[in-house]
Amino acid sequence: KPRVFSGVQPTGNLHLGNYLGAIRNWVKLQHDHECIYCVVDLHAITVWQDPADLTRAIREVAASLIAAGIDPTTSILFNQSKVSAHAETAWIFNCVARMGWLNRMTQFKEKAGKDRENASVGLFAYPNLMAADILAYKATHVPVGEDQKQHLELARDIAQKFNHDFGVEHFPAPDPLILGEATRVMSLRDGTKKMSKSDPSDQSRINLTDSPDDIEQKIRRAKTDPLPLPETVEEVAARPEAANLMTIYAALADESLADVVAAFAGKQFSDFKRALTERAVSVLSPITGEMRRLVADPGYVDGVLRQGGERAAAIAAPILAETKRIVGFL
Ligand code: AQP
Repeated sequence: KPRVFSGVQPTGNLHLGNYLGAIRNWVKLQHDHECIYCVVDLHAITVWQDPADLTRAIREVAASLIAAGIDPTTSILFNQSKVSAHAETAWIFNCVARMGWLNRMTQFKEKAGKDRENASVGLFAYPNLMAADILAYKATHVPVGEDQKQHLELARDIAQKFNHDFGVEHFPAPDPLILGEATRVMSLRDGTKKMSKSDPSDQSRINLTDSPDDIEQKIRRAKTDPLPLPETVEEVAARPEAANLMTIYAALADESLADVVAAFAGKQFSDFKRALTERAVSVLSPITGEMRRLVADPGYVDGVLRQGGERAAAIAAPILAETKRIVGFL
């Protein structure tokens, strides 16, 4: 079976973008792939995290993943800091990747903002750690949202440069799996900005912990233009807010965007938003309920992460030993 690796940061509640762009695909891949899914706490601390909040977020994100359908008896689910191969491989990759490569990463530019001198070194080197996450297991398939495409290309470059520098065929070049209709879910307040955990406005996103009332209210207030719904797929492309809501609908309903356009062409947004709310609540409510049940029993979640960490470490250990041998460590 092809080996899959993917991760999610415990930096807050998971949102609809994480779910439709990544996690839902993780669930589907479990049947015919060997899946390793990671709550990437080492990545989270590239920006300041309050320690108690971080601990809680690791448990909650793990619980959300299980609630969303990750089966920890088949897939491996753990938090990154449990397996030291990530950090060890990342250091080697810090010495393989070039400053120029990292200087081109758009996510660093967005997250560091204007005050780049004050960003952590970890935030800059983040893509090297992400390459290490994947290659520490020689994973070949990486299901992510569109925003991670550039980092995946960097992981391929690192694998190729490592192999070339040492004259080996050690690391496979991993492929991104960018699947489904909603590979880039946008903010509900601004159709040109991606939906994100770190957006200061909670109205900009639908969290997996939101109640049906929250969901209804956020969709009702979501920004739209004053026109009725678009009548063609071409028209959708020119109207970012309509495009975002219709794409979300298509993904939730497992329909194509063209089908959604056909069903709602020329209708009013108020009608469409009611239908969208119904879809969102019916997909998300069962996940929210199950997640609440799981976080009430942290012993269970902690046990899953501990066992997952042991299984992950067993796969990573021989690969890391070989990596070190190739580099020449005695
Ligand atoms: N808006 C999105 N649409 C589609 N996919 C998305 N992903 C994130 N946002 C969207 C995908 O979710 C996975 C996990 O993301 P992450 O939490 O590790 O990192 P992120 O991309 O940094 O997510 P956020 O929400 O934007 O967090 P902050 O605000 O903390 O940076 C990834 O596969 C990602 O593609």
